Amino acid sequence: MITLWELGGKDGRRYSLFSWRTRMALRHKALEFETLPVCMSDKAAIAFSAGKTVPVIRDDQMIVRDSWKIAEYLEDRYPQAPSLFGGAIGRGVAQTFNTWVDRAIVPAMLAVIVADIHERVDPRDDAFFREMMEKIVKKTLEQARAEAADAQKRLARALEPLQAALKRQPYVCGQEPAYGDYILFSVFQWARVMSPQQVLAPEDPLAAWRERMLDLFSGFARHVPTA
Ligand SMILES: N[C@@H](CCC(=O)N[C@@H](CS)C(=O)NCC(=O)O)C(=O)O
Repeated sequence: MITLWELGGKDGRRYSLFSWRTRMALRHKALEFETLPVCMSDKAAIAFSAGKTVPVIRDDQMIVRDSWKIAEYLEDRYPQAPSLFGGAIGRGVAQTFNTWVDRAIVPAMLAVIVADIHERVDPRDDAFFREMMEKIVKKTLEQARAEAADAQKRLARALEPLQAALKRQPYVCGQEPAYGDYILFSVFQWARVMSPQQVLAPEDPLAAWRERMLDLFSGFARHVPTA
């Protein structure tokens, strides 16, 4: 049994976007796992990992932190299970996509939902989250909320290439979902769990793709506490 440490929010919400990549990768590999929620401010809870962020997994004696490293670990440790990358070239492309999503899409989504996330973090993380996020977005959470509509327009522009791609094929990875899909899906699941805002219009090809992702693994990501 693998153990996954991830962020716990109010009312049982599991909102760490990077941990959602790991959750989906574990299901893709059909691996059993249990999850342990931690507070963002409680660095002692994950000190054993020698890092300050989640996700962290323990698989037997092995401790791995960082969602990308975890994906690589799972692919190499469980080669008989369905592949996350589809080979060396796929792994390389997935790593490039991971970097692009983290640098282009995550900040664009954060600007839209940061104040909503704050309302739903564990109350013990209230001040920690505010201080950290106000430094990252370079404004107060109240300003971020007031400017959310503009941020939403910037997000829509950043998503345009993905809309075009998902008109041509059902998944980021082609005909079947794999790790590239989980990278992108994590950002929308983060929003779904923590924000009541509609970040995708119903006619957006990304909205239909998100529904397909929510259906995977018997609705694994669909049936969780959301905003
Ligand atoms: N590159 C890392 C990023 C991990 C990360 O930033 N995790 C967030 C939660 S989604 C976190 O633990 N933040 C706490 C902090 O930065 O203090 C990964 O892919 O795992």
